[in-house]
Amino acid sequence: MWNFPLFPDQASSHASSIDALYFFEWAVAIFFSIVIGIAVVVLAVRYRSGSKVDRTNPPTHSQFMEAIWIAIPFVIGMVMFAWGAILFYDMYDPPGDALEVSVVGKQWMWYIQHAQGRAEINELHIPVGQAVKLTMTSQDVIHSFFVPAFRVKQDVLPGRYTSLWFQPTKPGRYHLFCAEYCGTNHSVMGGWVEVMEPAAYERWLTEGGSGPSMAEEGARLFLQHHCAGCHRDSVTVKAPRLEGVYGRPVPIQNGKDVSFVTADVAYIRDSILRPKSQVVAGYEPIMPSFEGQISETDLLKIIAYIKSLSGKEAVR
Ligand code: HEC
Ligand SMILES: [Cu+2]
Repeated sequence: MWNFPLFPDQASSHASSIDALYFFEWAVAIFFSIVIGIAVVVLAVRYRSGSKVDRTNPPTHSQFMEAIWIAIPFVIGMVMFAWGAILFYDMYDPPGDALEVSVVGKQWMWYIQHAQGRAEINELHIPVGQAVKLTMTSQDVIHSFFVPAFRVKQDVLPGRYTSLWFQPTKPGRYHLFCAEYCGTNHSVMGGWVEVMEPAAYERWLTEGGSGPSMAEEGARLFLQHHCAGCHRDSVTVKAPRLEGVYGRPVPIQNGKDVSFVTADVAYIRDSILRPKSQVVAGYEPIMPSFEGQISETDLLKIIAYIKSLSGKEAVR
């Protein structure tokens, strides 16, 4: 039989609302293409050379017509804008209870690690019905995380975190792609998202023994890189304690002024790689930069550890 799917599955909570907007825009484009196409043909036939029609060229100005063809496209344009903006905000506003998963893109694979510790390559296992938030970065060039069935795509950039969230609605296996040309093997940089029943997911997480969680591995790295030497144990060095810092506004020395930034993952990342760029008010800029010394995957673990110190991260 015919198997010629023009459209991917609708497998996330974003999918149907994005498709609705897409089809609306499509319908508008088709409607006006048809109207204009018909007008072109009719006028071309009617005014073809030699045909007997009125060619006196009377005055054609009509303010009413002008107002109409300004107003209608304006309204349609604003509907698309508002509709799109609402969806956009929704797509970039993950729910607070989202399951956190770390993603590192590299030529040419996706390295994925769950907060509980289990890591996988080119596969992402997630439970159905649960919102999932990805924190993503790249170890080399720009990649892009694209799951057509979820209607989500987000660039993955070296040197910073981007994020993406979705809530899968149907168990199954869905294609995952890299959607940004990233070198020779770009076309094979992909894999599968496996949406499982929650119980099956729980089993999958602990398969092959329960190793350390990301936060636990981060705690080990925190000692290994001598962060603890200043941030926990020191009596000679004055460094801020990191308990509770995640998600809180931090006072930053800004010349003579103090400004506040929220300690999110991007801030913590910068604090570790470029400590001099944002110095916490009341402290000396003595923290060394760890740029180039900690891999992206280890950095995500250290950040998971610092988050866990705030008791915000659900480390199960
Ligand atoms: C030599 C001592 C020293 C070492 C080693 C050190 N830090 Fe720091 N760190 C500081 C000081 C001092 C500050 C506050 C001044 C600033 O922001 O640079 C700071 C700030 C921070 C902040 C921002 C804290 C806040 O309250 O906003 C984070 C996060 C951080 N460090 C993480 C780390 C991590 C992770 C490591 C290990 C990879 C590390 N530090 C190693 C001294 C140190
Ligand atoms: Cu890629």
